[in-house]
Amino acid sequence: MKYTKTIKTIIGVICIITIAIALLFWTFNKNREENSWFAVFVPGVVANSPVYSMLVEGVTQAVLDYNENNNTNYKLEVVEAGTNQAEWGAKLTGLAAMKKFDVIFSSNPSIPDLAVPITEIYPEQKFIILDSFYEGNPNIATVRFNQREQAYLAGYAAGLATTSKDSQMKFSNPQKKIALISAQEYPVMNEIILPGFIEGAKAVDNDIEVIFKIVGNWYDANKGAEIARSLYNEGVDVILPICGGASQGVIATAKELGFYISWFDDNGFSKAPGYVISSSAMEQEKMAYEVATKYFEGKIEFGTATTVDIKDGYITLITDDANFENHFSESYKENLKDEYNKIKEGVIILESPEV
Ligand code: RBF
Repeated sequence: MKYTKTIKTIIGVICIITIAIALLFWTFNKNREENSWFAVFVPGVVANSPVYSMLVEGVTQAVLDYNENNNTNYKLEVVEAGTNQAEWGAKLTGLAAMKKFDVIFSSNPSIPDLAVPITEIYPEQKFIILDSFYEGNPNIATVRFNQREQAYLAGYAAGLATTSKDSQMKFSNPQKKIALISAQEYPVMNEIILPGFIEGAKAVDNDIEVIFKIVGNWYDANKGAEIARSLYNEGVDVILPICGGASQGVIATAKELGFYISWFDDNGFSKAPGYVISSSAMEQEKMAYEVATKYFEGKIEFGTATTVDIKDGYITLITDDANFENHFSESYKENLKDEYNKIKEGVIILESPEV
């Protein structure tokens, strides 16, 4: 009798403790949920900038999935800073000053320099910045892609196309001239992407001439078209456009005049089937999803800079698209895939330089 009573008391106490813990946990979580806001700061506009649309999509999906799986209610705000770069610093400071966002996600190599002074004024503000490299600030984590590999592949594809004598490569002319049109000059462009593009082209044929042109902004499609037209008139038959909205003008001109496009950052084959010869991509969406999820799980190591590459699966050459498979010569496709595999397997090593 006495024994049963004791057991009942113990069960009762356990029940009360369990309920109390559950209540405490619920209140704590509720608090966390209501206060947890995240921001994606887009330095430019999302439209026509693959790096930015991938950033927004990756973080958005991570928030949706995490909320669904963990019964949380994290909220996300996407802020487009616009094309006037002189305003970015003030806009980013404004976001931090709101003290609303646990972490601000962003992307491009110029953002760490804007974020560092902000962390001194707002030491609570955390930043996760993709497509950039910065170490040693306890509030900032960065991830950089090996863009020497990415640009090398874009250059190799362009090199194969410009030197091709195959009748199936119908826009290839006898001259060995290719071009890169960039929106602006910046250290990663000048010291990694352009040299990587040249390196890839020269690996096909050392006599290939590479022309470099600047648009002056990330949006002017007319200017992009004008530059592309003059390059075509000079004998260029392959162009790599890295110029946001201005790339639309380059693509339209390729279709009008008949030259090839070597595409960068995401899968661009559908933009101009038969004209886009390659898509050398960075898996920014996957990375954005992963870093956001890691942040929610408390697993981001702030103060660190990570570099990812082909071997890690974050730089990919897209070869399973029908618009790649159906439009170009077998020798072109096989040569390009072979080169990609050589980098993957470590036969060709292309380390990313420090910038
Ligand atoms: N890439 C874009 O696609 N759109 C942009 O608006 C854009 N703005 C940039 C602004 C600055 C100051 C810098 C340094 C880079 C910018 N990029 C932009 C380039 C992007 O970070 C990346 O280098 C290229 O997309 C090639 O992967």
